[in-house]
Amino acid sequence: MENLKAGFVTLIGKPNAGKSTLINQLIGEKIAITSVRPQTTRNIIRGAVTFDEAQVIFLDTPGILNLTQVKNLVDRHIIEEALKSLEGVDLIAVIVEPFTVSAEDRFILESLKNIPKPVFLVINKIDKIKPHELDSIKKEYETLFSFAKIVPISAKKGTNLSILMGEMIQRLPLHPAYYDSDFITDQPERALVGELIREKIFDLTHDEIPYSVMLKVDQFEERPQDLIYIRASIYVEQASQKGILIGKSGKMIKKIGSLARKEIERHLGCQIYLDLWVGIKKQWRRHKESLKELGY
Ligand SMILES: Nc1nc2c(ncn2[C@@H]2O[C@H](COP(=O)(O)OP(=O)(O)OP(=O)(O)O)[C@@H](O)[C@H]2O)c(=O)[nH]1
Ligand SMILES: [Mg+2]
Repeated sequence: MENLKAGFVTLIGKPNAGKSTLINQLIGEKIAITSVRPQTTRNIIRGAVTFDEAQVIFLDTPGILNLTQVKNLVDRHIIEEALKSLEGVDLIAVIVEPFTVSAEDRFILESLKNIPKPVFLVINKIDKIKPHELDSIKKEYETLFSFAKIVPISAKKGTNLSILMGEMIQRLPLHPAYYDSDFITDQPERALVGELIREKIFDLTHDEIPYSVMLKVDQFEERPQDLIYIRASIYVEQASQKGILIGKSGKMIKKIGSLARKEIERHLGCQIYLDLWVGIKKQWRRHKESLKELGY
């Protein structure tokens, strides 16, 4: 179609700002996992929305921490990749919480200074503040960066999301669609399954456990009678963590499995058989090989 606008928009921000919640809402489908804990997203995920007059492809990225303070190899690599994702896009949306500017927010804005692209400030979670508090937050950010637009939203409640979408489309170049109109995400089903299991681990376990987990979907097989057999390995770093994840008489792993199965069934629209296995991979977060195994 002539006059079509199409382009890529990166959602970037500190951990827990609400980037994944926002991409799910904008796409209208759950393609990214979310949790109350920081550093949930570990891979860049693309999701597209196609209208008659525009196609917007969003990139959900892992939360950014100040790189000068990040020691572990996997975290470093993940953050560097997220920052690199800014190079190929048409618009950058910095997602922040409606509170005073944090050190991570400053680091992100500093990283954007030399990137000649329109940058939106998306103030998320406005359901958590009183309307009059918004002004001072805006002002504080405006002194730090020259934004193309500032849009306050609540990703969770859906507030101002169509305004945000409209403002973004206005800034996109005239360009033919990049994908078919029915394309939603580049995340393969197999990877989404692994993510949904990881989400349940984030929900049910504490402290270091959620972060010590590496997930691999080993088998994804369609069986007769509309049943999918899925076998996934959950790797942790120590025997004690394996014990916690399995739980007393296998209680914890059963709970993770049962919640994950229900959610995966909802997504795939058919029955699944989920086989979970827990193993140990010592200090996988420090090894270079882990990056490859994780698909980076
Ligand atoms: N009150 C409120 N909570 C929100 C809103 N948006 C997201 N959240 C919550 O904030 C938490 C973090 O959301 P995520 O979407 O996982 O955040 P993220 O930016 O993707 O986090 P990382 O992947 O760790 O970088 C979750 O508990 C969300 O439910 C919002 O508009 N209002
Ligand atoms: Mg996320």
